Amino acid sequence: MQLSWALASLLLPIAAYAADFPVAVGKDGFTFEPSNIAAAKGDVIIFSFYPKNHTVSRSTFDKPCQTKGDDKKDDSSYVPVSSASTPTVWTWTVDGTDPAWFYCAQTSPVNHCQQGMVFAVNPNEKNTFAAFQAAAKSAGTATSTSTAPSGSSTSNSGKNGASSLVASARAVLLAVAGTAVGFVLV
Ligand SMILES: *[C@@H]1O[C@H](CO)[C@@H](O)[C@H](O)[C@H]1NC(C)=O
Ligand SMILES: [Cu+2]
Repeated sequence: MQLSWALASLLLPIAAYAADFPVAVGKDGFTFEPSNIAAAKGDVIIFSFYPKNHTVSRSTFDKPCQTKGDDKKDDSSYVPVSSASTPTVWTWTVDGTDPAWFYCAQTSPVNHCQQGMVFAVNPNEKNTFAAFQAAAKSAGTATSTSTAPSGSSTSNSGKNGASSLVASARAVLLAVAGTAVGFVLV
């Protein structure tokens, strides 16, 4: 008892600050639960894989459904699991303070990432989990062909055109209202 206490004290500088975060992978459809966490460098994320066959793969905020691809330890690769009562565990240690973005790379028979199966460590106000997941869900149209970006930018400018029309209509209304108020005040 005393020995283990002494050992614990020795390890305290490490142990006191490293936390474990359990995350369920595919337990309830195309999900990570929880879908995002706030963690410190050195914390350990314990992924439990449920049926049938998922991955935890690191990506980037800008390309949620594409592997970051530069480090094997950032990718569980495919983890086939046959029974929910015996999930398979894979761990990832938080390697920095910047946000880290992950997705499930399974595309058969459907693309899990595009179903919203993404996970984030330390998302922030600029790069939110919601924005990351929304980008994942629309990733199919953005990355499927080289012509997609120009197509989507066309529809964006169309949207912008429409909203600036609405904005100028509003401005006119406000100006009219302003004049009316000014008139009443004078
Ligand atoms: C898991 O998924 C991968 C990719 O779709 C596939 O190649 C592999 O055969 C699957 N494993 C099992 C056991 O189904
Ligand atoms: Cu999956």
